[in-house]
Amino acid sequence: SDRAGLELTFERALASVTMHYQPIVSWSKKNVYGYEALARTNDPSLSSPLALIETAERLGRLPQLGRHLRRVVAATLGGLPRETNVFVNVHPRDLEDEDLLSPTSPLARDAQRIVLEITERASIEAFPDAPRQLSTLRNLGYRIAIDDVGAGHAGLSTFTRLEPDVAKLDMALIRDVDSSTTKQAVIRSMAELFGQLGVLVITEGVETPRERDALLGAGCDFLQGFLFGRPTERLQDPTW
Ligand code: G
Ligand code: MN
Repeated sequence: SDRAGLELTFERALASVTMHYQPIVSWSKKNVYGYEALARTNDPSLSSPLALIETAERLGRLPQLGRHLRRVVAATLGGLPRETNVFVNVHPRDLEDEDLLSPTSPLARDAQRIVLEITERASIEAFPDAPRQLSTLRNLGYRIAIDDVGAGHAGLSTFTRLEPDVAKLDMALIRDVDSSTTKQAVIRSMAELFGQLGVLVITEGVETPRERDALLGAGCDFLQGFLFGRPTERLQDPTW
C-alpha cells in the first residue's frame, strides 16, 4: 500500500540522518558561543528536515523522529568542544514525550550545555501543558530558546508564559536589515526589551557584513548565519 511504501521511505530516511553543526558566535568576544544541531538526510525523497517532519506527522511517528534526532545529537556531542553550548530543535509536540522529559534520556546527562529550541511557527499556545513541561526540562538542567521569533505567532505573551532563556530572531527580520531603518528599529527595541528580561538574543541567518554591522549597531552580539559558517558535519572554525 501507499502507507507501507511511505513507512519504508521514512525508515530509510531516518537511518540516513546525520547531524550538521552551525556556529553561533559572540562578535564582541570573538568566540563560538555554541552550535546549532541541524539534521540532514541523504535520502532523495525526504531530503529536507521539513519533509521528514511532515511525513512523520502523517505517519503518527513524530515521537520516533524526535527521539532518533536527539539520539544522533547525543552520539555526536563528543566531537564538539566541551565548553560550547549545543542548540537542539524540538517540536512543540516533543514536549509531551516522556523520553525528552526523562532524566535518563541520552541528552539528559549533558543537559547543562543543551539549549532546546522550540519553534514559534507552530503556535506553542496550542500546547497548554508547555509551561509545566518546560519547567521539568529546566529542572533537568536544560535551557530553553524560542526559535523563529518575529516569524509566526511571536506574541509577547509567549515570553511571559514560557520565560525562555534565549530568543532567536527569525532570519526574515535579519535579511537586508542594513537597508531597512524599520527593521533596525524593531530589532533594537527587541534587543533592549529582551536584555531587560534577561533573555539572550541570537540573530539567525546573517549572510553579509552589512547585515552584521547593522545588527551590531542595533545592540545585538550573538550572531548565526552563512557569513560565519554553514552547517557542516565536521566542525569548522567560524570565519570572522
Ligand atoms: O527553523 P530554524 O531557525 O531552526 O532553521 C535553520 C535553517 O536555516 C537551517 O536549515 C539552516 O541551514 C538555515 N540557515 C542557517 N544560516 C542561514 C543563512 O545565513 N542563510 C540562509 N538562507 N539560511 C540559513
Ligand atoms: Mn532552530
